[in-house]
Amino acid sequence: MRTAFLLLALPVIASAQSATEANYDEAKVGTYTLPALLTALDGAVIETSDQWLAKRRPEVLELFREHVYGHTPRIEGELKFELTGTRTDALGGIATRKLVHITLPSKPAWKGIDLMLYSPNGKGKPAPVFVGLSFGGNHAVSTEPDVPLNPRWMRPSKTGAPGNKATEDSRGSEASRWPLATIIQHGYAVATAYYGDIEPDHPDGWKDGIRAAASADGAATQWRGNDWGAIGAWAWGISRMLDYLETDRDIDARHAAVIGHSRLGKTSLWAGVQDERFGLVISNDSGEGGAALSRRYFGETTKRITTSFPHWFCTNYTKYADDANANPVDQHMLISLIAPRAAYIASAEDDKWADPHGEFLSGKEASAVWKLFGKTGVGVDAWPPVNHPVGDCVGYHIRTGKHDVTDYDWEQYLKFADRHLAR
Ligand code: GTR
Repeated sequence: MRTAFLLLALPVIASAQSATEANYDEAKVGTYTLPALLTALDGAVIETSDQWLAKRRPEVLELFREHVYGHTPRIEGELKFELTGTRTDALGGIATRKLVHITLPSKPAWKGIDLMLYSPNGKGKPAPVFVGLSFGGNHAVSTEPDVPLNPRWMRPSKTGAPGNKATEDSRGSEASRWPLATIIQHGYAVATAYYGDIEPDHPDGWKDGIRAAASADGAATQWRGNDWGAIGAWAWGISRMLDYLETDRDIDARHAAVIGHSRLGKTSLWAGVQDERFGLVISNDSGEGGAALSRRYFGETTKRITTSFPHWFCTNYTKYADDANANPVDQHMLISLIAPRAAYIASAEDDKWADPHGEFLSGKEASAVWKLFGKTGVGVDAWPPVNHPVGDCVGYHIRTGKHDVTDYDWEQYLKFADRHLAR
């Protein structure tokens, strides 16, 4: 069975999904057929959770490795964790803040991750934790003046980072996306790090990140079509953060959520799909190559994303730039790989580039896999109105406003985490 969507009677523009220009008209989305989620490559129909786990999930995961994000290599060597700073009176006394330098001594070319952890004081038990990367570094997430400025390469568009270097002007520039005190008061810890610690976000960034450091040919590596890209590297880094958290007695690492916004929402999905230690996977406005269906011609297209950001995905993914319909997977299948754990997909009304409707449809289509486990996914058929969160094991909302992470988003994530991580 293939799921067909017939959205209009107009003639379909041939391979509209290949356009570099974005469509914002629902009437021009066109027709598309999603790859069947519950039919295995050999044609077998998947009817039980056991069949899903034994047969279909591994093959879908492999398809994403082969065609979208690349294979994450097994990197030999033990991680080293160095505590570089502790404050027990952080955030006015409600939290303990630790800074931990994570390195891989077997790969000295990689400079490592500076993880920043805030955990609630006075709870008397290890805290469940939200784990996620930031665009601007720990000093941008926190407003606390003693958090060191990240010394690495920053994107030119970053606030307070002229000449690709962070300055004091960037302190707290991302704080509105990380309401640390609210999260702490809710009983959760927050672990974060700068994504550029793992790999700088530009086409040659891999040469200064873990991908070159872990490759035998270093910065001279010729990547094969299914080798990992930057999203794969960032996702790998998130798992290494969780490796540290498993050793920290303040943290209940068996109750961990991974969260990310936009390109880092694509990353949180890929991290959470591969690393089943995450009980909750949150995608905030992740759009194309994240939660949004690629076959829908709306907002950013595969062509556009692989042209603007060739380093994010494996190079095989560019094969689908001119025809998203030829891709053996679509993004509902990525969401389905989170089952039976909890997933949350958030959209924003003014973030049309990310195709909010396509993000919802992914969650809705993926819900068939939760059903195999006797669970309910989004639990609704119709795209909900703005500011009306829905969902059981797959949470979804579209809120008013732009492409961002807001207090409203966090309010929903905390409620959802209370239901799913605490269980
Ligand atoms: C955009 C990109 C999106 C999204 C966003 C972001 O330019 O087209 O896919 O990832 O960047 O990460 O801010």
